[in-house]
Amino acid sequence: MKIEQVSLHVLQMPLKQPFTTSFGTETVRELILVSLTAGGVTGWGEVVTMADPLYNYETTKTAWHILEDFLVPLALGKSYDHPDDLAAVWDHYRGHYMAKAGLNLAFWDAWARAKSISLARALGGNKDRIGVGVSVGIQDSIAGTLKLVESFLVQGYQRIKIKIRPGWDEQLLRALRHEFGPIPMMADANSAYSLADTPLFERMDDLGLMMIEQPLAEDDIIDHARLQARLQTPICLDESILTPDDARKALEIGACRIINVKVGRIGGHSPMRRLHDICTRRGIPLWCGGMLESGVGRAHNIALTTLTGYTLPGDTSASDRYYLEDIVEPAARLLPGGFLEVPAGPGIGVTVLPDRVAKFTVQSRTYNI
Ligand code: OSB
Ligand code: MG
Repeated sequence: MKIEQVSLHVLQMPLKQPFTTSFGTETVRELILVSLTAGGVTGWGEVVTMADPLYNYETTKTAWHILEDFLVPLALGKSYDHPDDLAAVWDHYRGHYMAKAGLNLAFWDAWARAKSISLARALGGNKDRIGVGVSVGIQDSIAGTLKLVESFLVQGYQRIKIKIRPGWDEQLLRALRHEFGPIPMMADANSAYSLADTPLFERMDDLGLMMIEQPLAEDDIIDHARLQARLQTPICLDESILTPDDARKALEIGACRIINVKVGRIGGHSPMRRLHDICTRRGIPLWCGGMLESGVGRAHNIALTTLTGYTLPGDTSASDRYYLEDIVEPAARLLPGGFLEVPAGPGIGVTVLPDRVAKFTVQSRTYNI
């Protein structure tokens, strides 16, 4: 399929509620929407960078630069039989996985649409619905967190992930256990701790958390292996895993027992499938993480979660957990029991709404052959 056109749109989508993690607060989700036309078929992808380099080093502007000056020129005007072939041409460019993922996702969508199959099927998935959880940001008070968690449990979310940071951790998690009993619950620290906090994590072992996500530095797996050796609670890595090989190394040294997969963080569905196979061969459970995606990124997350290795509920919550107005139709809705339906239509199976895209777009550019 010959790539004929690529468009990039920077969107600023207001979040219903601010989302606070140990690295900062987001009130508006800034992202880059990618559309790619190949063989006359248009596919959609999303670059999940944030405006500031807080989750990782990429930003909206670095992604725009990498796309415009390096990746789009490699893609445009050339023919690729499979999305993996496109991903291979920028392998020699280091890092910038979120920028790479935007184009890789858009080409996967176009490729599946051209074959008239769903993206889930194109990726090798086999589920018609996926079980999901919700990620709860840092709140002003414990009482407020209890109320919020209760509302998510009432809606049916299958597990609750609590964002923690030093001073907002053990007491809160104990209060949640006390209030809600043995619900599936986990914590995500976004790298806010160090090995000096080992006694805290040892104490929290009795909370029966499903896992603790990324407690230590994002560029570290050695200390994570040390910490994991001291804990019953599984460690799940997020920020530390940027490539399929990172996953292999982390597992070989015992740095984690679970991996959070984000296609943005690792460069798209092509490397995602390799990472998936490495982990499933070792019996390591996977789940799909989130970056407060728009409906486009969410549809990609739903499709990838249909692969067999995704055995744990992910962070792909319904659209209305984030946005008053989404940019796709139908927006992802939570079904009873905490499931999202996997669209059966071609590609990502949702329609991008041009009026909504226009409403949130602050910058855009189209590249032709
Ligand atoms: O660490 O998983 C994370 C959101 C933004 C950046 C990093 C993370 C998150 C979330 C929310 O936890 C996931 C979501 O609901 O999309
Ligand atoms: Mg995380």
